[in-house]
Amino acid sequence: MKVEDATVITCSPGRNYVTLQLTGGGGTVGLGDATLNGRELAVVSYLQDHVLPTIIGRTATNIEELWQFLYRGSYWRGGPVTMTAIGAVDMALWDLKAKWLGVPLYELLGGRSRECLRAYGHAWGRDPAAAMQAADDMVAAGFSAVRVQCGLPSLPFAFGPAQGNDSSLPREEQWSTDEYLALIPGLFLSLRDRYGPQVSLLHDVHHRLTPTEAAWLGQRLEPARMYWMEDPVPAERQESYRAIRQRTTTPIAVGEVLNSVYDCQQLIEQELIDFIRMAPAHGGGLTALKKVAALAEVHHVQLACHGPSDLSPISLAAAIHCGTAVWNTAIQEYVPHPAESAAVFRTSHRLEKGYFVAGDTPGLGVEFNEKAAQRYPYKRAYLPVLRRPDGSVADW
Ligand code: EZ4
Ligand code: CO
Repeated sequence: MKVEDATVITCSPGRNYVTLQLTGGGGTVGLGDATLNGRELAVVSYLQDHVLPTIIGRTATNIEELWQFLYRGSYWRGGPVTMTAIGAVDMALWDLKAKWLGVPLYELLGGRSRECLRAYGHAWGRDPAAAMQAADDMVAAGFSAVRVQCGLPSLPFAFGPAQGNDSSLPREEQWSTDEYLALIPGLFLSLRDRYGPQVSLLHDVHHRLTPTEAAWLGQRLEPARMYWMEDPVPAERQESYRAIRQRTTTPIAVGEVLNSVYDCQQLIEQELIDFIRMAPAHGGGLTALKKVAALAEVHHVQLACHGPSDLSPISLAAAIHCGTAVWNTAIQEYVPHPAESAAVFRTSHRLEKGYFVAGDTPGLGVEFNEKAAQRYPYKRAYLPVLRRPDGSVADW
C-alpha cells in the first residue's frame, strides 16, 4: 500500500487543532495529530512545504523506514516543530496500517497489557476550599486520581482556566513563589486527610520553581504521599533533578515539552524521575514513544502521556492505544475537549469510572469530519506569559 495523498487541515472547534490525513491505496485514510499549541502554523508549513511531497508514493506500511527517512533524512533533527510533524505522519501511518489490517491499533503495538487504562482528571479552584470542592467533584465522577491546582490569595487565577478568549496576543499573568509555597503543602495535607489512601493526588508545578524550592516542596508533600509532583523545574538542565531527587521521596513526573528519546535519556538512565510524560504527537510518534517506553521500563520509569485539551482527540486515542499495549504505562491525563470538537472528531474509546477503554474499531478509532472542521476556522492564539512581582519573565 502506497501513500497516495496527504492533506493538512487546521480548525478551531473551541481551540486550534492541526490534523494530518494520509490516504493510502484503496482509499483508506490514516489520521495524525499535528497540533503544537501556539505554534500551529509552523508545523503546518513543515509538513506541507517540506515533508508531504517526499512521502507521496512511498510504501505506507514500512513505518520504521519512513520514520528514519524523515528523522535522519532532514539532516536537521529534533525540536518541537520537527518532531510534531514527524509524530503526525507516524501516527497517521500506524492508523492507516491498522485499518488496512482491520485491527485496533493496540494489536500492532503488542496487544493488550491491561483491560483498561487508569485516567486522572483535573481539579482547579480559586482558593483551597474551591480546589477541594473541585477535587470532590472529580472523585464523585469516578476518578481515583486527581490533579489539583489552586489560585493564590493575591492571584486567584493562578494556574486557572483562560480568562476570556481573546489571546490573539499572549496574555500576561503574575506569579508569586512565596504565596505558592505557603499554600500548597497545606492544601495537599488536607486532601489526604479528606480522602484517606483511596485517591491518588497529583500536582503540576509547571516549571515554576528552583531545584532548592522544589526539594523543599517535595519534602513538605511527603506526608500527603503524592502520586507525583510534575515539572518542578524546567528540564533543559536535567542534572538539576538530582538535587531534588536526593532530597525528597515525592515522585517526579517530567516530559511534556520533550521531543525525543535523547531529550529524556539522562532523566531516565540516571533514574532522576518516576514518570515520563511525552505525548505521542510531540515525541515523534508511536514509533519513537515505544522506544522511550522500553528504555524507561529498564529504569523503573513509567509512561504517563501528556493529555491536555490542546492536543486533539486523535492524540488522546493514540495515547490510549499505546497505554493499553505498553506494560509500563501508569496513567493517562484526561482533560475534556471543547464541546464543539465532538462534531469534528468522533472517537470510539470510552471513559468508564475513571478508566479509559480503547475502541475496538480498526486503527485509532477516530473519524474526522472535514466538512464540520470547515465551520471552525483557525484563529491565532497563544499560551500565556508569566511575570514575577518585579516584572521579569518567569517560566509559565
Ligand atoms: O501547559 O498543554 O500537564 N499539562 C500541562 C498543560 C500544558 C499545555 C501546553 O500547551 O501542563 O496544561
Ligand atoms: Co503539565
